[in-house]
Amino acid sequence: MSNIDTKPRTKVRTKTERPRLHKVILVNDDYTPREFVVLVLKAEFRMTEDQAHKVMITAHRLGVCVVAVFTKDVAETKATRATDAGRAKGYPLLFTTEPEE
Ligand code: TYC
Repeated sequence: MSNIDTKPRTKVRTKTERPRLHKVILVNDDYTPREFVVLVLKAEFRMTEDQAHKVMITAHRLGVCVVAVFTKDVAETKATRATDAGRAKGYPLLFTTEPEE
């Protein structure tokens, strides 16, 4: 009875890590009108006309542009809503998400 192992099996960790943030990425395509991309960025990501235009033109020129970072849930919800807004108009507009390093 004295040989029962009572060693703790878990380590106590006093540091709480912040949840990883996730990037929302705007992907370029050849069909969605520029003005519509700007409209969606303003509506879903609360950007000004100026900010939205810069993000749109960066994706247009380079292929992709990081829109913003959020917690995983928020990033995924916003990317889905923004992609759906394009689909509702028949556009192939695409927003994706990926975890930050
Ligand atoms: N390339 C599109 C056009 O010339 C505009 C556009 C920009 C579409 C960015 C998507 O993520 C995008 N009409």
